[in-house]
Amino acid sequence: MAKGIKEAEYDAWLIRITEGEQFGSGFVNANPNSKIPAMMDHTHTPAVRVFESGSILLYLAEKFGEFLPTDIVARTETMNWLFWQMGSAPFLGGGFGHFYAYAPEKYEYPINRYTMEVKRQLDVLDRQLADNRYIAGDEYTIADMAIWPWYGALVKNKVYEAAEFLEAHTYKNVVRWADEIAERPAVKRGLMVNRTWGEESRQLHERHDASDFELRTQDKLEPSGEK
Ligand SMILES: N[C@@H](CCC(=O)N[C@@H](CS)C(=O)NCC(=O)O)C(=O)O
Repeated sequence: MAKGIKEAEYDAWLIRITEGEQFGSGFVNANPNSKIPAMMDHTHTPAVRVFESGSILLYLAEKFGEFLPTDIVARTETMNWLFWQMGSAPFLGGGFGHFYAYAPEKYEYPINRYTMEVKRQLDVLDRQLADNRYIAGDEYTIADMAIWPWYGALVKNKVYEAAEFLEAHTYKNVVRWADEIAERPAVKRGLMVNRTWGEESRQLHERHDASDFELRTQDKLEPSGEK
């Protein structure tokens, strides 16, 4: 939408995974794997369902011709890193995050194992970003969009409070890249969508119109309004 593409207007519905809403029959029609995010494209009849964040990013990039280079070399490098994220992030979230932050006890072996793996992944990203402004080269692509919300958040201490433990500051190219992307206006707006925690002025529980960013954040709704 920051690109001014009218056809990219969308409705974002909130699925509260802590309350099990991903297992409801309506959501399972969109994603049989019961994980967020999932999308329905109603411009097709019948509507097209799209699940897995990588598939959603690729679908939108191809539909609107944005954020995915057309040149075979640059496109392949973008896809390399998009698939890298899909294979790597589960070790970060399901592995490291689970045992470092959420498991009921601090088990030394899995914490060590996943810490080693996440530090290795951060080093891979750091070396890639030493020679490249963005993950796949000079252009901001769907690979950055996939990787930043997890690895950018990790080094900026926005998930798991693990930045110091992981010595995140030593991955200085990752930090530089994370900071640059955080300044993008569309990224700032995107972070508000379906957010139910933190500052109320940054929470837009549901998004149905571009004006919602100005008019319907939690601080602007009546207390009796949307919860
Ligand atoms: N590979 C999936 C991962 C999706 C995923 O793990 N989503 C989590 C939230 S980050 C979820 O929906 N968890 C709910 C559950 O496991 O019940 C993707 O990239 O879309």
